[in-house]
Amino acid sequence: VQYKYYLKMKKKVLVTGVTGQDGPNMVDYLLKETDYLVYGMTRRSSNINLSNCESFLNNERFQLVYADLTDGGSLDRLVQEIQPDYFINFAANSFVGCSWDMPEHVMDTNAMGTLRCLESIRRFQPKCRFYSAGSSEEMGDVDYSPQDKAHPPKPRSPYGVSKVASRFLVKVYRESYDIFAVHGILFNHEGIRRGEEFVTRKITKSVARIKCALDRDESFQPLQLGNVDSIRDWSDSEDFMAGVWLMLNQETPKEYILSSNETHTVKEFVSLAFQEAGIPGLWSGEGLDEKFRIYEENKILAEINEEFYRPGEVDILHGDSAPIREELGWSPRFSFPDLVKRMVNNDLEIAKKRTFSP
Ligand code: NDP
Ligand code: GDR
Repeated sequence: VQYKYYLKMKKKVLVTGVTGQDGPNMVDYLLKETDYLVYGMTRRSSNINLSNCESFLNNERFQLVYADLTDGGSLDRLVQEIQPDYFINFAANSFVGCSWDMPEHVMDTNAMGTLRCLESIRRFQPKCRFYSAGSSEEMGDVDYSPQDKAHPPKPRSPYGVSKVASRFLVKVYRESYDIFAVHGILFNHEGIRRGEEFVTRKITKSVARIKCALDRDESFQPLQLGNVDSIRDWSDSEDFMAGVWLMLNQETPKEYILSSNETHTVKEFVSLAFQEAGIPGLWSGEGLDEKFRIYEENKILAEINEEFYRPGEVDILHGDSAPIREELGWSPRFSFPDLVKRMVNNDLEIAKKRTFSP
């Protein structure tokens, strides 16, 4: 992996998960806020999926590199070739709902994947600073709210277990080998690069689809959801990238929570998203019969489908990010309404282009 000679002396950051949400947001952040060289890692897949990478693929300080978290040799090769100063691991099988369907793959990618990254660093680049992408899902079946760093790990899904395992692997490697490794605990964060299976993006994409149908006086399928009473602490992913970078650049490695410190239900997200598109609606009914209808009309916008319930649910996640705000000076720019607005408007733009382009 070679760069032009004059760029060789710059610091180097290896970012994994560059086709997902946080990976490309981190690359954008680093290219804007530092003069470092950024290597974005992707795995080989049958279909090219670089749509989230368009803003930086041609940047001369960016290079796409290939490896897989389930292939330790590929990570060793990358770390030896690049000799990164920072290794930010955002790659994961990150969809909680799917983690019951393929638990072995989730543990292999997320937990063993973290171990493989740590081993590559220990053996080939021990001065490299490592970030592990921890999750509020580690809190799981919560004892109290808001959750702080002292909350015990009580995961409710194979995904949650994989992240708890990563957390303790990072701790063991930090303490045993004096590696600068941190495992940030990040509550839900969303945005215009969010995957379409996650509830926020699923909602905003459906809002755009239904808005286009209503504008053309066409019929439409209502949005189908699972547990709409679920309570989450949602933020904008772009805000969290600065927090991750602050964690990586402290004097001594200390772990922090990143969260908005506010909670909202899935129902509230739905109401606000439709309202943002100019479609005010009302929730009515209970359980499987609960529906979201256009105000004063009988058109159903959203309804419950049992298929989207999970074998185990985390009812509430509510973070306490006071420590990173006070100690490292981190603060978010986007509010919950800002987030919903950005996501809805982005999906409306995409839907309009699809509808009107030849
Ligand atoms: P995404 O699901 O959007 O992205 C995951 C990325 O990991 C994709 O680029 C995917 O590549 C890649 N990946 C999956 N398996 C492998 C593998 N075996 N080898 C290499 N790459 C792989 O996740 P997010 O960006 O939302 O999240 C980033 C990290 O933060 C994840 O670890 C997630 O678990 C964690 N997290 C996320 C939160 C959130 O709310 N977004 C909250 C807390 C933690 P491909 O495109 O090829 O599938
Ligand atoms: P989560 O995000 O599980 O919190 O994990 P997701 O958006 O999938 O679910 C949030 C909540 O909404 C409920 N829900 C639905 N979820 C989906 N995906 N689809 C539906 O139709 C639906 N209906 C209701 C869910 O049951 C859940 O309660 C995300 C991921 O980014 C993880 O990688 C990350 O670690 C955590 O956030 C913090």
